[in-house]
Amino acid sequence: MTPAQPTTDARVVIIGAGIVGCSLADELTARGWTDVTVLDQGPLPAPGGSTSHAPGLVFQTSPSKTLTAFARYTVEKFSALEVDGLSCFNPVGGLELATTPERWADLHRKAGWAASWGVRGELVSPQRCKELWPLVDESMILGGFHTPDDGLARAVLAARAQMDRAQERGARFLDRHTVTGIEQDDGRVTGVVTDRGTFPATHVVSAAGFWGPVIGRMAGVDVPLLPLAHQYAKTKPLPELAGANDPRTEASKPILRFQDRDLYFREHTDRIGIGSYAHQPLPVDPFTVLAYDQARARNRDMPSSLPFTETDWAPSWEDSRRLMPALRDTDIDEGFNGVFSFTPDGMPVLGESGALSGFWLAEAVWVTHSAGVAKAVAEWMVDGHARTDLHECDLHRFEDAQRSPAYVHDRGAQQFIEVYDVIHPLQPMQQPRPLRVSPFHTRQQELGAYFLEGGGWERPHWYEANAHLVTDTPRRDPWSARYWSPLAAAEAKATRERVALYDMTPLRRLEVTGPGALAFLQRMTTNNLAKKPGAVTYTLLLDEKGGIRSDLTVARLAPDRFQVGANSPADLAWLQRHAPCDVHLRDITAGTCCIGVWGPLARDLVQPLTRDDFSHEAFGYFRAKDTYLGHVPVTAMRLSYVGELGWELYTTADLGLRLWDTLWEAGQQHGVIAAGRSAFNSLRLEKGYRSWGHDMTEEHTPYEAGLGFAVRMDRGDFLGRPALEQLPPPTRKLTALLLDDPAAVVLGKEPVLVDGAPAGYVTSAAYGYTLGRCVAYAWLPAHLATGTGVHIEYFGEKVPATVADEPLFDPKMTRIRR
Ligand code: FAD
Ligand code: THG
Repeated sequence: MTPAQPTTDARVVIIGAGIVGCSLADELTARGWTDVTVLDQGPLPAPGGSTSHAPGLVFQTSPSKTLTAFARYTVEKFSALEVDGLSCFNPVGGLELATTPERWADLHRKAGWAASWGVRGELVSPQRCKELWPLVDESMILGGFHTPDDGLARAVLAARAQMDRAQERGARFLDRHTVTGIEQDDGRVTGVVTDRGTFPATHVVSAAGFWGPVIGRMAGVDVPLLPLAHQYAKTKPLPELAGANDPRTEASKPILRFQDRDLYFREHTDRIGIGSYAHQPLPVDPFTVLAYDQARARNRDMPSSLPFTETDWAPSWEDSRRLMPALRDTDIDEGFNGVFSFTPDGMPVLGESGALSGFWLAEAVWVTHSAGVAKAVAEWMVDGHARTDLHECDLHRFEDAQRSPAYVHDRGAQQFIEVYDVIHPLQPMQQPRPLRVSPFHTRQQELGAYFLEGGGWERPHWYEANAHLVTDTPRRDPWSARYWSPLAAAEAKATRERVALYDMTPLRRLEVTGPGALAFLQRMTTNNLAKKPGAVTYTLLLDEKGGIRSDLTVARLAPDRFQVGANSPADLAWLQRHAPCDVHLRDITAGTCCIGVWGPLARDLVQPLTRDDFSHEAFGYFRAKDTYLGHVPVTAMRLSYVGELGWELYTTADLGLRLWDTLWEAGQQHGVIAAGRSAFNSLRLEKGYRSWGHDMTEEHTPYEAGLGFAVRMDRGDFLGRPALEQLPPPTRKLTALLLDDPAAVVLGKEPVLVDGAPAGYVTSAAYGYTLGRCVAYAWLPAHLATGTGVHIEYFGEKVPATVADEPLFDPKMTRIRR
């Protein structure tokens, strides 16, 4: 291979030569960043982290499109890597078994994700499962999901192959170097200290696996992951497998999952390897894990390999023998408790720290996703952005309250327990709750709120107090009936007909102040914000390639003071990273609160509470005003994510309860109700308002997403503008679909079939109670005309839907602008 030309002065130090560090060194050097040093405390090529003993199962399909894309790249890359004539990937395929009706239904859902994200897969009969894995007891099985392109990564080999390639391009790999400190100067990383000297660096990447929190502490950066031990064992040789496999390739049968009992299996020539998540969570403190003892460099002495605990294993061994009766005649030959990382939401932790420039994390990554992650991080470092949507992996996605060691412990342990569970998209974790509550929490409880959790917040989804408004109870399939109530329909109806209070406190609020505030926000976003104080503007944050990083509302409250309605905590980090010194940024969410008062009677409710004129003429749409409602100072903004007349009313947290009570009391004569997120989501989809992170992400441009109206090319430069100018006409489009059958429902992430073949996927969906149909938004080819019939695959069933003109509800805006 010809060495890549250096393209930069970047001097990179990667901490950790596991699969992630090696893969990243390869991807960086391939992009011309050749001054790369990889340090590891252990001996190469198997320095003793999780990679050194990972059995390497690669199941590509995940509910996350991003993780699936990472896995697909890993398969593609490892398939093309060879060491001594042996490929780093063995494409034996994958097979997931269902032994319960619930799992069998879930495999149908999984087949949908596979189709949505482009992984080949097929639901198969018990007989076919038996053909693929003759040792399984067919009578236990209801069906399987067979994915022919899944298989086994040879993790140590793949690490070595990528290391060799990186070295040929100039990278250095130094083993037996223990990192003990991170040097920094003026908020920027400058070097890495080891027991054998200091290495100057412009960029440092922690790819230290489950030791991430230890390296993080050296840098003053939280790394929210919990190391947990997970059991893996190998049986003695089985006569049934004698001669079945070439010892070099080790396996020929698909990697196998028996998720109903938290188990997975693979072949090791004539033995079977079994992994179990069935045991109690076994957390490990990364600060106490011993360094690699080089004198005893055998597998079980690796620091990430702890002694096998027989009692934890016993039930899994029983379950394994039930599934594979041949195992009853044999025993376990060797086993260990291997340590790897779990995060609060099960996703990797990637990106550059906002607190310490040049300090990057590439942590909590499975072998499965390693090459894809490395490619994305390399793109991010070299080009400033990745080509894959990374918002689910961004280290800044966590709220402050989600980074405490206690939170990371509770959630990480729960992730371990749930790793193979059938999880509903709305299902919240149970611990630690409640964590964040709005000032109205007690009132919500009194009204019988049903709470789900998001971003640490308790968020009412509907209120039992509205039971008397329920007129009918539509039939729903058991899956879509979970975390759903007919109360949502009643609340949506009351919002369209009268008026409702919505708790908008979890909506992220940033305050941007200072003499440079306007110029800064103009440079960062797409719309024109140079308007008189009192204006509110809907605008977009783009990255350099024109992808949508977020959508915002920006209220100019004073010449030098703006309030920004944002999405993820990553928005603040992104703005802070770009802010000049004459701009001050602050997240004011926690100290403030917000109530949305929406519905045709909203003005009748609010007007009597204030001396200011709330008429349409005096207080127009997308305007903001500071006023008093009764005793409460509020900032009122006239906009509505549910598409009805009304205001978002903001005040400080101390006055929140008083604001709620004031509105509640004034609303009694108008039949006011409290309404929850379930109705909210239905109403916003009827109105066609996008939800960032679901409907569009960094992978999409404003024009594809139907948000071109928020881009003003006729004013000066802004971040992402040059890229927008170069864009070819869109070939895909965020498309509104209406389900044909008024009783049908889909939930999101399902594949959409055009002429019978997968052509896109649903982003978000909800029943439109006003329309009497389920609304689904989907990414589809741009050429589909209104009225085109398509199918959405829901649990294997082909549900007919039709491409619709949007917005589906009130296109003339008569309800909102009056
Ligand atoms: P590691 O491989 O742990 O590498 C981190 C490196 O950092 C280590 O080599 C360590 O020595 C070094 N380091 C740490 N601190 C320092 C320091 N202070 N100074 C210098 N160096 C330091 N994943 C799958 O996709 N499929 C599977 O089937 C699978 N099965 C698994 C089974 C078991 C039993 C276990 C334990 C894990 C399994 N995993 C699997 C998970 C997978 O192994 C890990 O997620 C992955 O290997 C992590 O790679 P990494 O490069 O991030 O970390
Ligand atoms: N309220 C406030 N800020 C927010 C949201 C919000 N920021 C994040 C997120 N939600 C932004 N999403 C939207 C989406 C649509 C609209 C407002 C916020 C909206 N759009 C109108 C339309 O498309 O017709 C008006 C657009 C315009 O006039 O430019 O209202 O809920 N504070």
